[in-house]
Amino acid sequence: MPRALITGITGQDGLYLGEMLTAKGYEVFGLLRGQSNPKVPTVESLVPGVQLLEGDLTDLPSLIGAVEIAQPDEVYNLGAISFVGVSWRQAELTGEITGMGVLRMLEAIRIATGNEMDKVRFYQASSSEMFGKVREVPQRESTPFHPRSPYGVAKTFGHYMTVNYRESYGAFAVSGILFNHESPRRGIEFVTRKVTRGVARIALGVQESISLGNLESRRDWGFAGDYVDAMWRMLQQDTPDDYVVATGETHSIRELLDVAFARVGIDDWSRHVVQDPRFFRPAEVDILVGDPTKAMDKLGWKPTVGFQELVEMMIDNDLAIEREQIDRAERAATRLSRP
Ligand code: NAP
Ligand code: F7E
Repeated sequence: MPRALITGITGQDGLYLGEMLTAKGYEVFGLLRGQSNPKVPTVESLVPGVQLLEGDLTDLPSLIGAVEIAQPDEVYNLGAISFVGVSWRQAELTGEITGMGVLRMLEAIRIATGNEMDKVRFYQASSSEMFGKVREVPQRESTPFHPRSPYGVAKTFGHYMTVNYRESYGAFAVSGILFNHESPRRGIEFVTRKVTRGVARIALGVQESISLGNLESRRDWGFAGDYVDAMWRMLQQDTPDDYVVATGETHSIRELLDVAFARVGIDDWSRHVVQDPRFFRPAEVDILVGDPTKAMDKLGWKPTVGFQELVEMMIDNDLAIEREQIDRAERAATRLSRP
């Protein structure tokens, strides 16, 4: 039974990856931070049999301990402050967790394996945010980096540290340069989920409008369930390498709004969207679109969910959640109104 240790198991990708590895027969260990993490029931229900180990990417001894207990064949380093917007306001913390956390995880493996780093295969969650102010379109593995946020800079540090451990210690360490990927499990701070949740609430009469920032930026959005499969495939290769994972399509925030509102029968969304300076970024990444040819050719990977299907899946999920909340509130009101 192969053994995997996942940092960031409580996040969107960690949950999909944990689910997928469990289905493949892996023994799954997850790093859990905080003294009372509210996401434990979610992780335990989606990843049955998961073994949660206390630890934090800012705390090297806890990472060494996790590797010693889990004795993993594969480590997936997904833990990070992953919200670009917050990374300007908490730049130092982002550097510590999203950047230095990668180095600590690599060191934990090196120390726990007594310098035999090739005993453990390591996946680093690199990001298309490293391309930032893009030097070419589409972006591929050879495209130079020009990060535009503290998050992008921290990811670039983690990326090169992963390459360095591969070259210095012979580690089987790979970086997946993943473009935006979304799902019904996406955090509500990210634009896709903010829009799908907002649209669902508008359709049900709970909310009037959505406040957003820049509507012109373009992203290459795929489905998170597809992207964790690419992570796993990278660790099953004969040699470690880095791969771009993307759909090859790009859409603006406006197009996201078109598809999302159309799903609930609203064609003109202009009166439901307010632009708010608070949601603009100090430096924007205007366009991202990846070239996934290498991942397709070498990993046999391909995306299975298109942009419209993805947005509609998220809208339908948010409609169900919001309806459930309305029903619950109505049931509570009925109970209270009884004499
Ligand atoms: P996410 O939902 O924001 O999950 C982030 C995870 O990191 C959570 O489990 C969080 O734990 C954990 N974490 C935060 N601080 C930590 C710390 N100090 N020590 C240990 N764990 C910590 O992110 P995601 O969308 O699943 O993304 C997974 C990874 O891929 C991240 O590294 C992200 O930067 C990267 N990435 C994501 C995308 C994308 O589009 N989704 C694209 C490229 C790269 P808590 O639940 O306890 O907060
Ligand atoms: O922003 C614009 C915003 O926060 C997308 C992370 O998973 O993918 C993600 O980073 C775009 C930007 O994702 C709002 O300015 C407009 O242009 O959903 P996002 P992101 O910054 O692309 C990469 C690949 C990662 O690695 C990250 O971890 O949408 N936008 N108005 C807005 N964005 C947000 N969040 N909120 C708004 O109101």
